[in-house]
Amino acid sequence: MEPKSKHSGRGSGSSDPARSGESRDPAALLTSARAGDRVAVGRLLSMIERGGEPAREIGRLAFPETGGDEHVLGITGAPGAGKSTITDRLISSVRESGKKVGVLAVDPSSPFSGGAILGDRIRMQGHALDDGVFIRSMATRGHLGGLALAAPEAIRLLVAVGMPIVLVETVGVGQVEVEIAGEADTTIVAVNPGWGDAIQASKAGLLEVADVFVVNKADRPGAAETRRDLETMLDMDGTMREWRPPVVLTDASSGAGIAELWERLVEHRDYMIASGDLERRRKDRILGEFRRVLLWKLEQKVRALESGDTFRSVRDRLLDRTIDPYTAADELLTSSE
Ligand SMILES: Nc1nc2c(ncn2[C@@H]2O[C@H](COP(=O)(O)OP(=O)(O)OP(=O)(O)O)[C@@H](O)[C@H]2O)c(=O)[nH]1
Ligand SMILES: [Mg+2]
Repeated sequence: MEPKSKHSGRGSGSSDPARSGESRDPAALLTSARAGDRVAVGRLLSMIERGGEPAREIGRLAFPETGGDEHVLGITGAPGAGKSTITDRLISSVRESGKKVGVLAVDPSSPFSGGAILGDRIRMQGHALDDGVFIRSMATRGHLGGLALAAPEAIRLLVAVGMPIVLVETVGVGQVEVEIAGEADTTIVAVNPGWGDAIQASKAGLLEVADVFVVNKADRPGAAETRRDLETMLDMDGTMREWRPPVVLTDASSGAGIAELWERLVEHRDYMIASGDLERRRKDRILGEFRRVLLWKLEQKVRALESGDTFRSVRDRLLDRTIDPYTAADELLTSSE
């Protein structure tokens, strides 16, 4: 810790603006982050979470540096399935391959962000001193477009500052979580042994997004049955898939099965490149994101219209039943510029 300058009030007035310690300039922060300054990476992610013009500027700078040979892996599954424990093990696998790795724990239902969520921090603390690992949790706070808009930007930032592998853990199996997990080049779905877990995953729409299944806690009874359930569901799946998602049994607590899981993940990536699916999936993803951004911007426009004079007049006539809802909407939309 540096001693505080006696002139510095509330964090302003740094004597060395190039250092991430004080800078809020996206370009300067990116330069520091690329040079390995973790405080800068954290600050950039906070700015992305908050949204607004600084976030847009970061996005503009980071975007052209993505879409190369990075590998984005998503992991999803029911609460407590062992996603963080698996992620922790996968971090080790990545580090053995010599690459840097960024980890995002995304929790749409949590107001907490910044450092890792407590459980994740405990489970991933073995990597706390490794400069090749950056772990961060993200919550809904701030970004008006929600995590579905902020998460892809955060992933791209990590890639742009030199992390070719990004692991994204989403908590829970709601719509947004599945959507975010599906945003990856390779999506891992984690289930546990036990009656019905595979069926729950299927109901949540996870069968469609899974590239690799993990039956974690395979040290418990029923793992083989759950694998069989998943295989049966894959057999029944009508869609013709060239890549049939493998089902890997793991005990993330001990690390058993993790080496095989990593092999399957690398295989999936190789398959994606060779088949052209990676290119296609990335294009779809960007266009999907573009559409979400458009919808979000249109929603903002509607909000702005709702506070104008025309809205009041249209609303009054609507409530009088002078005009119907569709005419009211048309009038409002054509009235503005
Ligand atoms: N027996 C056993 N326990 C495990 C295994 N993997 C994880 N656990 C335990 O299961 C609990 C939940 O693990 P987490 O990794 O936090 O699960 P998670 O899916 O990230 O949980 P949330 O993020 O809260 O949804 C912890 O107590 C782990 O120690 C495993 O393979 N076998
Ligand atoms: Mg977790």
